Amino acid sequence: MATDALTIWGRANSGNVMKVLWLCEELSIPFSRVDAGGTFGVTKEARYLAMNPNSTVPTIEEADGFTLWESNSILRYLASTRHGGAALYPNDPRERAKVDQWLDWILGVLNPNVTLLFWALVRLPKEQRDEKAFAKAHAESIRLWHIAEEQLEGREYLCGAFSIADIGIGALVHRWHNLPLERPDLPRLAAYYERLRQHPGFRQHLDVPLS
Ligand SMILES: N[C@@H](CCC(=O)N[C@@H](CS)C(=O)NCC(=O)O)C(=O)O
Repeated sequence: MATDALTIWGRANSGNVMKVLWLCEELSIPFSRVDAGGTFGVTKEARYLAMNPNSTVPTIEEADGFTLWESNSILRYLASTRHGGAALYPNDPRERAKVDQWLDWILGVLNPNVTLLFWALVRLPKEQRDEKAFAKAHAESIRLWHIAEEQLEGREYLCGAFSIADIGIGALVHRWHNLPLERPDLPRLAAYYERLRQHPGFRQHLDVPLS
């Protein structure tokens, strides 16, 4: 069992786990990670379900027994409780609201489309691909990445300064640029991807072959 103050439950190739790992590197938060989900199982065990009834990863567990699921809620919580977090999740209500806006858009709007493409091209056998759903998700992803491209005009990061919104979108940016897909030329998004790749936490946890 984990000995560090913070335990992260979840397999390292989950995009939603990756973002939590990246934030921990960014804020130098000590943690232990326990493999769970996918082929590791664990998430249907009673102990895990008591922490996270969704049977999904990630879940975090503090030394005092506090637990939390939903990856973006975990980003907000860690940035709010750990030293240095305010730089990535501003206290000013309007600045914070913009970060929240992008985090919600990433998880609720962008993620379902890019994840459908990722599963179809990386995780599922070709014969299981729903071509109609695939084409729709591809077209929708292109529309959504154009929104990110517009947002990046004159900004190095989604909200200007580097924030947990960038940590939330990082795995999707990486997948989008590495999936065998037709992609429109989006130069600001491509430059943004290279900028994210300069972060040690991104290099360590996200910049890996798709699996
Ligand atoms: N909205 C949730 C989604 C959690 C989720 O669906 N996680 C996936 C991995 S990215 C999962 O647990 N899949 C089942 C598994 O790995 O066993 C979050 O952001 O944490």
